[in-house]
Amino acid sequence: MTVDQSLQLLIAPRSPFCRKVMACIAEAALHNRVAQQIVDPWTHESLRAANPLCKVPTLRLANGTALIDSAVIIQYIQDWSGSALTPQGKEQ
Ligand SMILES: N[C@@H](CCC(=O)N[C@@H](CS)C(=O)NCC(=O)O)C(=O)O
Repeated sequence: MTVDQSLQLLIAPRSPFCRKVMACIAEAALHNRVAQQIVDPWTHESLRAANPLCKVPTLRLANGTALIDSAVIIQYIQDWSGSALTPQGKEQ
């Protein structure tokens, strides 16, 4: 399986915020479109370069922009995929 490397999700597998985003990516069937890179939030320089807060998850877009909060990343995935991943309209 080839994974598109243009979007990179920086993750720590034990992070509940990362697992939530990974579940949404799977639900939206975008797992081939987002490369996942495991990082140590306390030491990893590529995470620090993308997100000075050094928090995971961080989603690095193809244009270099970094999305740095799980709710923001999930909203981006939802908008991109058209999948209903969060409550909509009156469900909210
Ligand atoms: N509000 C953030 C919280 C992310 C967060 O706190 N991640 C933790 C791991 S569960 C982290 O990166 N901790 C490293 C640090 O605070 O330096 C989100 O929803 O993504």
